[in-house]
Amino acid sequence: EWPVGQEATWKTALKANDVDEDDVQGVANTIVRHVTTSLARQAGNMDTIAAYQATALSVRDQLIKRWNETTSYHTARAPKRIYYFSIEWLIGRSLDNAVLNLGMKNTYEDASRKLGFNFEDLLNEERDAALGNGGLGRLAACYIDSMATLSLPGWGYGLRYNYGIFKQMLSKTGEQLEAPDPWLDRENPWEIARLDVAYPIRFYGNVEPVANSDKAVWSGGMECLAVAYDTPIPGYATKNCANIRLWSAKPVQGFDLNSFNAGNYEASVHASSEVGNITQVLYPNDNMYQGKLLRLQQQYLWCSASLQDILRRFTKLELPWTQLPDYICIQMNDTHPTIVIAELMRILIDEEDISYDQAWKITTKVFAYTNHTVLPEALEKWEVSLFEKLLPRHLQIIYRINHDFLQQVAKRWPNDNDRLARMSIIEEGTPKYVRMAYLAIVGSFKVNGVAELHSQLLQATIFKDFVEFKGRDHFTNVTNGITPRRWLLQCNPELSALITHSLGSEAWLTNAQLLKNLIPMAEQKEFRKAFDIIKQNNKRRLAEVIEQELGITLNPRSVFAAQIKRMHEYKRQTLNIFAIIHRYLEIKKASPADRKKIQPWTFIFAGKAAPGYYIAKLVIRLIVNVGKIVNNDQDVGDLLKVVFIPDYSVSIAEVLIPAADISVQISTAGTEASGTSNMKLALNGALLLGTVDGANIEIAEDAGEDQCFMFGYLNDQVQQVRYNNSYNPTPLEQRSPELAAVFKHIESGAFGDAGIYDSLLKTVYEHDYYLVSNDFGSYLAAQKLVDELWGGDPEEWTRKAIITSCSMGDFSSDRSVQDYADGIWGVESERVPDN
Ligand code: 8GP
Repeated sequence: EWPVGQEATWKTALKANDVDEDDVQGVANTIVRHVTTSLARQAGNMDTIAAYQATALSVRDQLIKRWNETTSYHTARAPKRIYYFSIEWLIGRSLDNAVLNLGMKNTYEDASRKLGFNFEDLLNEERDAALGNGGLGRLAACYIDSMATLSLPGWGYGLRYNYGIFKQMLSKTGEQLEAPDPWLDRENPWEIARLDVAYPIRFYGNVEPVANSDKAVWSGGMECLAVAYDTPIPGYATKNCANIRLWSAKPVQGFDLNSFNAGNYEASVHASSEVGNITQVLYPNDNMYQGKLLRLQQQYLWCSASLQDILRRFTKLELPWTQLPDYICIQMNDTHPTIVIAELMRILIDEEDISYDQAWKITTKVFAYTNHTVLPEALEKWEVSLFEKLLPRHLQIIYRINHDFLQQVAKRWPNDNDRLARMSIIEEGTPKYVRMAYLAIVGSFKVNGVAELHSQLLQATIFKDFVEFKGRDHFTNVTNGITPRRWLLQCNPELSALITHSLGSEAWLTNAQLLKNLIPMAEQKEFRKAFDIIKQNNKRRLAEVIEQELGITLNPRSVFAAQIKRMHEYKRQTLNIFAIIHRYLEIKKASPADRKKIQPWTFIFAGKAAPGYYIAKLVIRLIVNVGKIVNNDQDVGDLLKVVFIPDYSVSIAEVLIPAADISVQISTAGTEASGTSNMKLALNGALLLGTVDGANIEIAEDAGEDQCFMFGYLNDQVQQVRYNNSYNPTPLEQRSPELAAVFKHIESGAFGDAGIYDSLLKTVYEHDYYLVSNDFGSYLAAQKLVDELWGGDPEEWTRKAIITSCSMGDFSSDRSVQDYADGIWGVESERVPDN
């Protein structure tokens, strides 16, 4: 179909713009064309930033071509589609990942060399797209990579924040300082502005019922626009390209003409600045809920725009609304998008003239909900009054949903008022709240947790009543996964090359189960040696970065133990730093002769604390200050180093993870839903030093317990111990004399003025809700086993590392996404034909 002009001319023109995957000169041509046209520079006038930008634009051309092909193919085929709604997308950099997935890395390396640039240098010019806090946001990024790679017809939807997660800096005294992350200041070559794709969004206003119907008219209030920006996501070894569509809030009109004409310039732009605020900044909380109006505005703008976009696509098919669930599935990444359930009801009832009951039947077949935490402080509940003000019509709909739902509960369990109060979507009290997780369960056809233990806990604890009501089948587990493209191929090229060479093919990159064929290689000395050299190289690469950036000299022969994740009490960076202080005191006590027998360790921390999380920030301060003392103590020398790497990011993770020997995963049992850095570290050959929690359990099962150092109280015991700690507390001295000694040392002012850490220590002295004192002894014992293996049998260490790495096939996000596709979404691969 050639709508205008001559077909032959079109075809020749399209062909002229094609570049073959291995056409170095062709790729160089496109780069230079972008230098002179897109960047408007003289060909000779280029710095590395410009070279990066032109290269990225050249890669983007390739992506757009595939994006277009995928879109037309899927439009023609009209398959069922999956839409992944995530308020966070923690993508990191895109250039390296894109050329790898396109199979064009060599071509781009050669082309940039011929143009006088080193490709590695170009990669380092890119800023991270950091539109996420941690695990939940990075999970979404891994899943979209897998959706593209599996050729699934799927898109992601999110928000285009002008500012991503804050930049973390450290003060001289070790305190976290926060600065904004203006990641869009330089143009973002990975996005395509779709200024023509924009939807109206309403806030506040009034609702008028329509007589003799379920309908209402919602009008007035504030209107704005959500404008689309697309980020194409290439699959690996497929032409398919997925898309993340992010929304930016814009005023309906640039400014109010009346005010402007009346000479009131300030008022004329006021409305536009209020609207612009909505997508200004990512909320910097992880596993912690904060009930701010602006956040609810973000959630609604995102959900309403995405849903309007999806329904517009569906209505083009000219099918009855009852078939909507056959064509779309929406996966809610946590409860942040739960308002979309009420929004679909509103559109169907108020705009499409469908009865309430019919609308509910349709709606409840469209959504599925993933829960990411059992921590009570992370569960979203919105104050009814705030909700009513911002989204009055949605609150009415939620009341109706709740009313019908509670009637059914009452029918099943007559006279059980406690149960009704427990299960109500509206939490009664002053103030009243909307419990978003309950709305998500009631409005979805499937609910899942993110690791076996987590899914069991959901069903046994916070959602128990709902399991009784909805039945077991309403709930399931999908264990998280990570993309082996970024987390092995890209971040650890040497190990990837060894694997490809040993397996004789690259098939493991799309079938990670093939890795287990390498397990027997762990018995071969030559292979162990090759594996070990790669680990050493990666450790040296990290040590160089740390030397350069922080001026700390590391011993690459020491155990590199990495605890890299958000700072949170439940993740227990405390347990780790207290054990480090214990180790330090032991070294100090030891005679010079005994010191020779001590194994050298380097403890590496990285992670941000939510700006308002006082205790988490105090832990950072302690880590940094312990580092300052320990790293400069002559008695200690190479035996112990403590490094806090500031401003943790996806890019930093890519350097850190391949260099780790030990993966520190020590959350209190029952608190970490899954964890994903545990998977990345294991895949790169770090041995697991961990508690029996989250996906650690499945990792240890697959790698074999022999390969891991597991310790600590089990989930079943935690409640009892917690009870004892708070109602029957024994003095710390009795719970753990070693920890008491550590605390004494901290209190003596060894790491800064006495008293600074009191409020942190108090959390352990008193309730010790996270069982730091209870697990301290067994953590030390587990470290001792690490010492013995490291010092006693390095060959055996490498053997375990190989077995661990090669047993991680189950933790590919391809497996997770395929599980979702088969078990929940009901979508199938729609692969764009090769030609
Ligand atoms: C995180 C979990 O803490 C982590 O265990 C898991 O691996 C990750 O999600 C991906 O599933 N949870 C969150 O980041 C989270 O709950 N964030 C905010 C919504 C509270």
